[in-house]
Amino acid sequence: MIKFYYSTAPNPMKVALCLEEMGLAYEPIPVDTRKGEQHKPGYLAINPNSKVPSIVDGDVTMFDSNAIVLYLAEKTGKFLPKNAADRGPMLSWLMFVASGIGPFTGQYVHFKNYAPEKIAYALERYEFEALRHWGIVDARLARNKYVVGDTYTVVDMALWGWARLVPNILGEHAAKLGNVKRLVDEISARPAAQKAIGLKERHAFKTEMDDEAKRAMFPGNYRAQARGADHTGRTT
Ligand SMILES: N[C@@H](CCC(=O)N[C@@H](CS)C(=O)NCC(=O)O)C(=O)O
Repeated sequence: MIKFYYSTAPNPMKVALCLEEMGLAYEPIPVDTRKGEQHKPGYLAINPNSKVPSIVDGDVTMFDSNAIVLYLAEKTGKFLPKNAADRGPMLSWLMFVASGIGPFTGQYVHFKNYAPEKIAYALERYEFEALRHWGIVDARLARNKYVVGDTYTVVDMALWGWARLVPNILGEHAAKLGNVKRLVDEISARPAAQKAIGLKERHAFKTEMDDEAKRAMFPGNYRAQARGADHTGRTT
């Protein structure tokens, strides 16, 4: 039984989808990041990056969602590309999701919704980069049914974690991403996705983004404060 440390945020949800799609037995263990549970010593021993998701599969302990989805695909032999020639592109697109889609979308959400002050430069940069990354995926999906080609792979699952939130995150810009929407609608209708989405009924996570949550999730802001600087790092 795989132990799955999770919340309902985008990165854990892609792993939830994989576990469900692959029919793997797993125990979902909530880590409430708004309560700071990601920083508890017991959890840090599993994920030194103090984020979700993580898994413990027997003697294998793993963190970082995209590494986990690839591990699960290789463990089961499922949802990998059918053609050997597609392995390279699969790795490229998976890393593109890991290093581009996730971080730029995440930073855009941060500067738009959570930064203590609206910084025009940061908003411009991350909106531009988030849209640029999603535009690349949308163009890819205009040519291919799925991200790697004509078969549903773990790359689509990794993308789904973030893609299902595109309308909330990108607002009116989401209308330009019709191919992303087509893929999300298809995946979200799958029984495995419905089960992954249903995980939120199993455990109650804190919803308030109060001071406790901000201290847990944005500790850098408080480090500056502690040394007498403002949140930009400037001392006056
Ligand atoms: N690269 C990591 C990023 C994980 C990550 O940022 N997880 C978020 C949820 S989507 C989290 O744990 N946030 C809580 C925090 O930052 O304290 C991965 O893909 O697993």
